Amino acid sequence: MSYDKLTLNNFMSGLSKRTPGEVEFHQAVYEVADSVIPFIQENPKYQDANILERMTEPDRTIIFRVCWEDDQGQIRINRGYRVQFNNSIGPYKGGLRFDPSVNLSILKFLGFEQTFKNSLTTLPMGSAKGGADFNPKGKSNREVMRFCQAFMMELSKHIGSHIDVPAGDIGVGAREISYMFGQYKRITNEFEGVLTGKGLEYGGSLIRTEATGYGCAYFMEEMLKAHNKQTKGLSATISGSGNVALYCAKKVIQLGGKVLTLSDSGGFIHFKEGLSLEELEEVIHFKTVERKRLSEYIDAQEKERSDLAYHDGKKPWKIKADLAYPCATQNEIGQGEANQLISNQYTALAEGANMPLNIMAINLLHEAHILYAPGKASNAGGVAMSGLEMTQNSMRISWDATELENRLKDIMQNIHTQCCKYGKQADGSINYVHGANIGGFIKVANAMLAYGVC
Ligand code: NDP
Ligand code: 2IT
Repeated sequence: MSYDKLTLNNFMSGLSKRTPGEVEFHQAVYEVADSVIPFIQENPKYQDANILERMTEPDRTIIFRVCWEDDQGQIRINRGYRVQFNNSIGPYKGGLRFDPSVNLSILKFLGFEQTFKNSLTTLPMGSAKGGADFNPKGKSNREVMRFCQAFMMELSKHIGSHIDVPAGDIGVGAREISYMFGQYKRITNEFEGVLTGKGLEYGGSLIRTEATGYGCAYFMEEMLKAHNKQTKGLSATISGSGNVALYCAKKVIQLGGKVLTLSDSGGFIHFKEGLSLEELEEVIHFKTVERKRLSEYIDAQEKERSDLAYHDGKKPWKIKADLAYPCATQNEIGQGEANQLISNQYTALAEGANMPLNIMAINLLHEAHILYAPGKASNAGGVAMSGLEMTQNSMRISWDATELENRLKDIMQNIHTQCCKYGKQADGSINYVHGANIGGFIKVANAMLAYGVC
């Protein structure tokens, strides 16, 4: 394709031909290309070097069989992946997702997003994503352990503390990271910072568990401050009740907001008076230690509670509030949900999940002047803290929680500043999508230019 004729449509049609059927990947690229193509056209050095085409092709994609034995002695087979997207500014870095929905398109969209997100953190991290179509739900600890060990048997050939450093994502938390780290150590006989999100006893960092959710709440606070508002006194709906959602809820409450909902794939709980920090701790225990569903949380209440309602099979956006934090999964908010947010007169939305809004929903929010922060900016706190875990491992030291939270806050503020710098529109408003995409693009693109043709 001639770059003289680089337009969004011909760029996307070339990409679709090269990667047929990868719909989530196309969606993620479209959103970035829409922002950066005009920027590239103004900066011909990127156009001449075909940087955007090179950025949309992963360095390599590794797909492998994972065989493990279940508790009944049956041999089970899953498919494992690692998409090593771009290591121009640091070792490959990004999470692992264990979920039956995992496929190449989803991991490519996540790996591609990670390129820009990791660049925005200002830390030296390239991009990757991986995982498997394994479902940890309903499996015993021993089954999860055997799967993780079998998965690492192959993955260990492709990662290393200076090569590729995976972490958690959906379905991969402290338990899974620990089984995988133990297995890596056993295979290689090396104790190195090859994964992040490790336990504190073996190289983990304080605040990593909380960082994505805290970071998302901090980003929202920055965005509100830039528009003469604040979290304090505002109400919020949150989707999800996993790692990101639970700690986003905690920080929103600490910042003075009122959290009205949490959800899972079964439905959502409406905390009509607002979730208290004490009750949130109970929910955290219920979800992370007991590994139960929100519907069971309602059933487990000792007495009938008029302050709680469970909405089976529903999403939280029909509840009227000021702030929305989608923290569950991709494409959870489409046109219909965006219209609900608009008719409920929401002020702002910050993505805790990766790509929870589809393009139509983003456009609708922009048209309605609802402040909107894309995940590659607002959920970058998790990987940023992973970057700080890598730093602590290299230096063989541990920073305390206050130091780490201050660094997290600084990083989120800095990402917000980058969004404002590159996303400022002619009318003075900030387009956070353009800001994050262009801000994330420049550093990686400049590194690629410096390396020449490769
Ligand atoms: P968890 O596995 O801890 O939690 C996922 C939550 O989302 C659960 O409550 C789950 O409900 C819900 N969920 C998952 N799939 C669906 C679905 N199809 N419909 C409705 N609800 C669903 O994952 P995380 O909290 O770590 O990840 C959540 C999101 O945040 C993902 O998009 C992830 O990529 C992103 N993210 C995660 C980071 C991290 O550090 N962990 C960093 C940055 C982004 P149920 O249990 O019923 O499935
Ligand atoms: O989407 C993400 O940024 C993550 N799942 C965290 C990645 C990481 O390496 O900490």
